[in-house]
Amino acid sequence: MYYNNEIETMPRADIEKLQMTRLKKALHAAASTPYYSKIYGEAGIDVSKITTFDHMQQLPFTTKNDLRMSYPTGMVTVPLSETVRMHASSGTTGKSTVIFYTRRDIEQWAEQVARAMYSTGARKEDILQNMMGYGLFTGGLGLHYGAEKLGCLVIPSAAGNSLRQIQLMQDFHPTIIHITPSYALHLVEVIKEQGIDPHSLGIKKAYFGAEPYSDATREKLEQLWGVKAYNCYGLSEMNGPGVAFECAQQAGMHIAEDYYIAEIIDPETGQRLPDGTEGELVLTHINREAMPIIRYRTRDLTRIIPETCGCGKTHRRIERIKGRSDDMIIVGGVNVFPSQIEAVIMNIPEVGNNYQIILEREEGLDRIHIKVELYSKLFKGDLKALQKLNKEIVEKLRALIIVTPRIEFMEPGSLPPSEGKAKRVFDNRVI
Ligand code: DLL
Repeated sequence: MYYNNEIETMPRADIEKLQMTRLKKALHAAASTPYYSKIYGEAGIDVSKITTFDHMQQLPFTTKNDLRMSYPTGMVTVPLSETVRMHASSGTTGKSTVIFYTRRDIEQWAEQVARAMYSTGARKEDILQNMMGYGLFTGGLGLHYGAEKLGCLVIPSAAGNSLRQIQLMQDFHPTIIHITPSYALHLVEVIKEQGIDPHSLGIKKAYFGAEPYSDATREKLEQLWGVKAYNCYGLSEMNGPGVAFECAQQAGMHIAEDYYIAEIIDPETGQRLPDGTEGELVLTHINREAMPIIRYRTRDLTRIIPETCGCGKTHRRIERIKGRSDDMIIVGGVNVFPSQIEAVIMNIPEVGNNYQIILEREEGLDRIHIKVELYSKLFKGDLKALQKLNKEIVEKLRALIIVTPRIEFMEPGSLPPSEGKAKRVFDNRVI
């Protein structure tokens, strides 16, 4: 039933014990690096005194900026000759952040992904078409090694080139796809345009991750593709995909708690919050030799689900990521996350598979303009019906964001498609 019974169903007290043992080791290793030895030295922190989850609160957070400051190897614990791989996050501003892995780290990561895939029901007989970018991005290789470890045949098709993806699907019959939700929304349309019924392809499961998406989008994707969808969360600083993964219950993502210590904090004050309360996820990697990162502020907003899961795993779950604290839009003084807007529009059956949120300022007032693709049948539909639909969307959104949005219906396929992480919000406001 589990890939690793002992670890996955370990009693909580034992998980916490294991976490503390690993934390001590990770802290000791971290303290030997140029970055942490300086930080801990300045703050007068003696890492040998950090022996409980509570004590951890004395440790300063690590941020993306700290990773940039210590670029490229300031947080690396071993000589580079001991490392076998690096990945880097794209970084829209400034230097990207680089992560190094030893051979053991790569093997452990593969184990982590294999285990998570197993709990979705994946087995060695499965064929995985991996449509995430290969290269410095972790999405491709991260899942690849895990799926191989499980014994699956992996089609390393990477992102993009939709017609070739479809050809591969027809020729090799993948049973699982790994893809960003935004590319999946686009690709399914291309499949239909080719006169192919997506349900006829034989795909059973989809792993969606790398960007936020709503429950409404998951449902839509499940229907369009005829699959069961599993949410996969991760970030390069913490390995990549597989940090948290849904099991067959599809009810929140189990954190690999033998690899990470998860905390939820108030993003404003940095104070730790109790399980069940929404806040920013902070992760400590306690199972990576080359680069243990301590109390990393992910900026991702979620909550820990305190109840135990029906699957019997004892590792706690996090809820679907609501957005990033730095992605929050403030329109007319109201805080909204793009995912909340997405949840409203994707719940409307007439809405197609792509949208954009454009923020503008007119005469000192914030305006929100949303371009929404409609299904082709509807787009050609009668004007009255379209006006009614437009009003319906405006009203639903106004209830959420107070400001009255302008909804513009677009022809299907007219907005730029995404092959990786979609850019949906364009803030054109001049301050
Ligand atoms: O996106 C790793 C990954 C690859 C995860 C493939 C899952 C699948 P980064 O490029 O470093 O790494 O971006 C990490 O993406 O902090 C979140 O904001 C967002 N993110 C990742 N997975 C999810 C998800 C990869 N399932 C950043 N839901 C993270 C929501 C996600 N957001």
